[in-house]
Amino acid sequence: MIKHLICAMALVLLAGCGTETGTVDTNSARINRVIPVVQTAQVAAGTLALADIQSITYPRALEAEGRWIKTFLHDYLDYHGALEPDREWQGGKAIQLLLNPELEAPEAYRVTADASGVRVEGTTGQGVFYGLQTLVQLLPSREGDNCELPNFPFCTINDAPRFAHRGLLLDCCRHFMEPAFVKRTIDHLAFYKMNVLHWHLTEDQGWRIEIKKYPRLTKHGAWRKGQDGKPYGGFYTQDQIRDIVDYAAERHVEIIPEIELPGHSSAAISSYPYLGCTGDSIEVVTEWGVFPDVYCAGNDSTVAFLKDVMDEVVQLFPSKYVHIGGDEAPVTRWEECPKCQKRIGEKGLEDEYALQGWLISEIGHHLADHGKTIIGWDEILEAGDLPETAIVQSWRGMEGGVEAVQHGHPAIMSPTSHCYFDYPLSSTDLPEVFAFDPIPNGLTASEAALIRGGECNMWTERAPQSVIESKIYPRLLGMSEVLWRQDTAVRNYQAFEQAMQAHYPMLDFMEVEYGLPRLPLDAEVGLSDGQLEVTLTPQFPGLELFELTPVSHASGQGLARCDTAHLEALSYTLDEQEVRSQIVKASFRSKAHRPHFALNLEHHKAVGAQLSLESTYSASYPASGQGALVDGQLDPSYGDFRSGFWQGFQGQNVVATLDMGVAKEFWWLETHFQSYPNAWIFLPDSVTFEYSEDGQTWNQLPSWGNRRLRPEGAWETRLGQLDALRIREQHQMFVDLELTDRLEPQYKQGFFWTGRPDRMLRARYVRMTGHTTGICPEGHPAAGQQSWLFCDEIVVR
Ligand code: TNX
Repeated sequence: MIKHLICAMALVLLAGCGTETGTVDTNSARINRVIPVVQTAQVAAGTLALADIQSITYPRALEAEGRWIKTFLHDYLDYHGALEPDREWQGGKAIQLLLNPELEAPEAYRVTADASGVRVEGTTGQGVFYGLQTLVQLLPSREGDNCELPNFPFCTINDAPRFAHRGLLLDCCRHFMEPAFVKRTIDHLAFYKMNVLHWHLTEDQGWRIEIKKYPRLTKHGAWRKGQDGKPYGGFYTQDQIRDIVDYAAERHVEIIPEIELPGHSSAAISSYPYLGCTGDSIEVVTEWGVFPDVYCAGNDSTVAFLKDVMDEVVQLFPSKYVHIGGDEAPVTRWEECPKCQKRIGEKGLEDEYALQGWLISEIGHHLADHGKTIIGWDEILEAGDLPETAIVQSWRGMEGGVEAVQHGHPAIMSPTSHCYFDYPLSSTDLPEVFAFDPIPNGLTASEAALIRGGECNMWTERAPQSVIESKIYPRLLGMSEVLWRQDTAVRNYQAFEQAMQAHYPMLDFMEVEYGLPRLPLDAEVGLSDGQLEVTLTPQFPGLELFELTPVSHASGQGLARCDTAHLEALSYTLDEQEVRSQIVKASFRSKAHRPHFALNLEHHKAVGAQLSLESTYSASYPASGQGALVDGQLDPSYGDFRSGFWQGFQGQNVVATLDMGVAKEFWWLETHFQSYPNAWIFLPDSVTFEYSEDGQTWNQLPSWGNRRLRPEGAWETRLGQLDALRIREQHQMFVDLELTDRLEPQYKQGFFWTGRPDRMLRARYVRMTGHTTGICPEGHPAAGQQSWLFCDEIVVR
């Protein structure tokens, strides 16, 4: 990675040189774009040319840091041929690395550059290392700086982080990541002063860490049946793990392993069936979700297994912490298991949740004997009997973290609202990440002090290695700002976005396959003078947009190219009965990006009708709000419930009555519901349509559901040829469909009443009722809990 970055810097230098560089203003501008923003900087006029720096000096304790910067500059200058590689510099102007205990905070640093040289000071090697990251970010940028030679702006920078824990969770289980990829990610974390890699190593879909005492965990448990029927997976040997841990340590990144218990453990149980309650052999799971087979907490040999595993884990990871998971662990098996019930009785535990508490505490104490502290997901709070030192990682909102600190436990914040990089940009974009504050309002100072920091979570159900970077970056840069900066009032998003412009070229040369910072377009769709008016507005600089017209695209033509300056071309109106589906491909900084922006609009007869809902949609899934079911916008994808087109209702029927204002003729009614049982989303048991001319007398119509609206070929049976073509093409445009291995048991289904176009009915009012199936059924991981209905649009044709 270093080499590429240096190339980036070097190329910079080929740009023309103006006379205005090295002023206080241009120097300030260079300092302002360091990410994360530095705490304080004094700036003077002038620059120190790298060519004038003859040596790098460092005490023995800073050898690793000395080597890091020396390699960096060696490669940098090597590119120019100005200095020879490995040449020993002596005397004259220097970059001095110094330990300075006066800086106090363990990660604090000071960088000073003036005519006499550069000094990088820190209380620890880590502080000095961060000073060096700042220093290299101060080099001229390829884009924007009028500088021909590499130099440092005269300045004194004092900096220290706000939070001690600045992490990224990398899930190497849903998809295995090559060791080289993990190392590369560590480089990027360090570059942005992140200091924790939370390495998720065990899961239902694969066990990734070699455990010598239990070879089947990796021989068998690391492999699931791939889409092509062949084994799919991989694992890290203990040697590889040690190597990665050392590599990270040199870059001041601490690796915290996560060994999940008691849930998400199907791969282990598949390897050794005695670890589960039933003893039955199960497969390494090939779907995403939450699964009932968890470690048997009543079985002594399961507990012994977990302790044995931990004994090897603690040898591999020098971190003080081991993450034990604790999330999403259904207790259905435990309820039926005589051994678990016996344990509950013997230990005088209240219920199965307390049994989970007992198991966690058992393993927690075992780890404590090895000098380790446990971290667990916020569910561990529900289990009671938590070791005092246990750290809680809050993911289902901030509440778990708040409760933890109120009980004196340290907390790490990673709420789904801001920190889930597996979520699409439509739910978590860079501004959203940037707006995150790990310390919620209302805490006392001592409670707030227990919040160690935060993590962004890169779960990989929908992100194999090839797409991961497009999910992590540039959102990681926003997270690094949030977790490093001292004062949330220091910067606004505009300033950050401006700083980002200097970082895209750096990321380019590190060959980071970053994605988009946010959705490229904002679509406003509304009724005006009887027409459906659509306005598309580009959201950030550096975009080029190409419209794909599906039908002509099929013949290999028809790319209408619009750059950001010509986006008015993307404003249009639809007359009643007009349909338009639109896919816009975004290219950002000359690289094509996914996902494509897609709209599926139909100006059907109910668009804009007055809608009254007898049900209450969830504030988390409002789609476009009150009128969402008649807004003319249909989900263009196969049915991702988070796409922003779906209104979600929990534990109730959906009853929607619409008033079109005047009586209209119709022969076709249609609505769509989702099925995604793993996410508690079920199809309605039935859908009924009613219609009325006066709102008093109602007539009921039967409806029927078509087959699954999935790309597997069911389309043509129900939809016209053109629709089928359109929809299939849209599918091909979608990142999630194209790039994941489609383990998603998720689809949308249409429900219809169709009459005959030559025998129209008349109605001013139409009512759609989707009857909920009620609670999640027996055998479901959430059995007994209220299920969800997700609905998109009531179409009147
Ligand atoms: C919830 S976050 C999970 C993970 C999934 C993730 C997908 C957490 C503790 N559990 O197992 O991968 O959602 O977003």
